[in-house]
Amino acid sequence: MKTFYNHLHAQHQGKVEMFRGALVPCFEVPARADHVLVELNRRKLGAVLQPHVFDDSAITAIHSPRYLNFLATAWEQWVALDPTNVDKDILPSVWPTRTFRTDIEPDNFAAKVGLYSYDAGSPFTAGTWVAARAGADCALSAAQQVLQGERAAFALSRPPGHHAGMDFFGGYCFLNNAALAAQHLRNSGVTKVAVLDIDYHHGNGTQAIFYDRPDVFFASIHGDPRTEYPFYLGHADEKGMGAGLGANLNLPLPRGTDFATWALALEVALSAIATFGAEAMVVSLGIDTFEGDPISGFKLNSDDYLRVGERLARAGLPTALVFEGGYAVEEVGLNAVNVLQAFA
Ligand code: Q9C
Ligand code: ZN
Repeated sequence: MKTFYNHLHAQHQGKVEMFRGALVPCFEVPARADHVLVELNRRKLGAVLQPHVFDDSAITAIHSPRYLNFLATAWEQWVALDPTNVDKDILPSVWPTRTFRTDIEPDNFAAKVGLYSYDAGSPFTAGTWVAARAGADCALSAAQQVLQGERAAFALSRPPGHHAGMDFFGGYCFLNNAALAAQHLRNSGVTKVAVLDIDYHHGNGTQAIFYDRPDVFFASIHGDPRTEYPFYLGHADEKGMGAGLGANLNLPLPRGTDFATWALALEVALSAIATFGAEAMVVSLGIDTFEGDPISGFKLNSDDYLRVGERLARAGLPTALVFEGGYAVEEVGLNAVNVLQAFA
């Protein structure tokens, strides 16, 4: 299996995130991708290639022009406020909630940051835009491999993507890599695409992007949003709307769920994807279901990821796998590559 990787991911290096009233060191760090890369090379899993640089039209197919303009210019706006800002990350502190207007982009920079985000845990840094853009190219390149007839390909991209919506960032995500890959498959002639999200956290961005569409099926297995991030989406009764009704499947599970129970949910998700008639699949491959993950609550162990890879392969679909969460940094390489090796 080929992997697409760009060293520019390391340009996104947040310092701190807001957690329980304090600024704590970021969990989503460049070393995560480095560990996966080392393990891929150690096990000789396949070529690690530079992504193709896709035209902006591949990005505007999912994200709004004003949001992309914000991402591309946010850092220079931030530094223009005060030259000493170069030493600090951008963290949102104010948001438009119910009853506020979101149609007018404010001139005030903090207000703009809030308009385009939904949490205070996702710092925007000097290199966030170039890293996210390069990561999106990795996901699009993995989809392109699948279009060219490869059975599967892996995008080793960060920052992750599945929490990012059409016009907002959050949950460490800025561009929705899995949605971009799925849309690229659609635009290239694949009639029905499934996105299977197995990150610990519900893929609220991906769900929202495809919620009213019948051509992209979204299935997600995740911690119950009543207790787990992102809290405000991911319930079992969210089944899609309009033409997309029936093309959304959420399988929330309680904190503490082990592999035996999790694997039953995977059967349900893959059976729904087969019934939908997907011709290709994008997997949001979060590794934060691991028992040792510092911010998550499932109990998968390292060997379980071999079973996950085998089962995903048995779905029999051309598959683009896109790296998402996974914060047990020392083990993330072993666990992610277990999925990929067992798939291959
Ligand atoms: N102190 C992904 O896995 N906040 N995002 C957790 C921890 C947000 C996770 C708080 C977690 C986002 C891609
Ligand atoms: Zn996650």
